[in-house]
Amino acid sequence: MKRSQLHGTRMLDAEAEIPFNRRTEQVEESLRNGLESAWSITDRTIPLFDRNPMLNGKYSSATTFMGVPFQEDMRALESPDVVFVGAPLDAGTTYRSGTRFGPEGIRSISSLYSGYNFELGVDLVESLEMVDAGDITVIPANIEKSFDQIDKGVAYLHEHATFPVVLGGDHAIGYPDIRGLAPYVDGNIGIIHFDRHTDMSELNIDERMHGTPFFHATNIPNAPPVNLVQIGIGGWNGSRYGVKNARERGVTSITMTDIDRYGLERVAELALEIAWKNATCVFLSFDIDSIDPAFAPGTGTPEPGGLLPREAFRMLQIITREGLCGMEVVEVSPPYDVADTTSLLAARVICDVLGTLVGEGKLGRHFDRSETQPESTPEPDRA
Ligand SMILES: [Mn+2]
Repeated sequence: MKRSQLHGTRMLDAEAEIPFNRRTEQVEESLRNGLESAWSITDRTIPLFDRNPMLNGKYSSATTFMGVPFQEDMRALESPDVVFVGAPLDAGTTYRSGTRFGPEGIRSISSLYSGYNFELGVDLVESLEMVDAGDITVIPANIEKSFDQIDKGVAYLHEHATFPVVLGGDHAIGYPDIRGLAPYVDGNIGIIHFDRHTDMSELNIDERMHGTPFFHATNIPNAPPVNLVQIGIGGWNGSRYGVKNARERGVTSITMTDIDRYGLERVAELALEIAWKNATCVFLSFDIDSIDPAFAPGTGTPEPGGLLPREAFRMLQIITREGLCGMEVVEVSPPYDVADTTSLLAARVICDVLGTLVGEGKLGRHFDRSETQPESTPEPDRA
């Protein structure tokens, strides 16, 4: 028997006879609709926003967040109030991975929501123009290239003066999410960060992984660490190095003990005050592991003793009250989820934030970059 007699050999040759026309057209069209990737991406056929079915691009209006229209052609993006965008990265996870499926999990369960909320008296569909941009094409094996992609994708949304809702992805995306925002803010950015972990290490295992985003974000000149407030910190799996950096840089870390001692309202009011001090806008970074793993098991580094969902919702209402210039929900890992509860919580966090912004008349896209904040935050209403 000879090599030439093998079925495999015939099929190697057969492939050459199959045309590649439609595939080539798909790639070209995905590049037109999805725009050019960041400079560091060597393969220039990879689009910035994933529209290529040979990569992952698979979204349509049937699978968008809450069924909002799919913005296939990113060249045609106008200035909707809100753009949902996925950053399906899990290269930054140090323990359990799976967050690359986060955007898909959140979008899928979000179909449960209609956009109307009785308690808030808000209908998002009536109040907001919303589109889903699908996912940014991340490079699964290269975290720095993924940062360049996410930075460029998020910057494109800010350029269009819209409010981005970034569906993570592990928490490493916090850095490029803020790096993409920073050039569009004339003034300082405050950051309100819900998490059980400080995420302030310079490196994890020699790379800028998911325990590092706020070390690097607070190196950005207009994202000073004194405007970073962390809520929900505690437990046994945080990094000591991160704590050291948080202390040295003057970051405000609010523990679960603080929340128990002072109450949700006072702690959230303090967070609002610190984040907004001399800042032009505030970015919300919500790590789903800030909620207790009994409710949010689908995450990479679960830490018992976290927030109850109702506690998180109440604090979000307060910290969102003065407006935001963007948000991310990170660390949802559907392979570890049970009955989609973690994805559902992520969708709920997003809708609650949008609902509060609408209720308060403070959508991110309305922030005026030349406008400065009032000298002092009004006294909280204790009534
Ligand atoms: Mn965390």
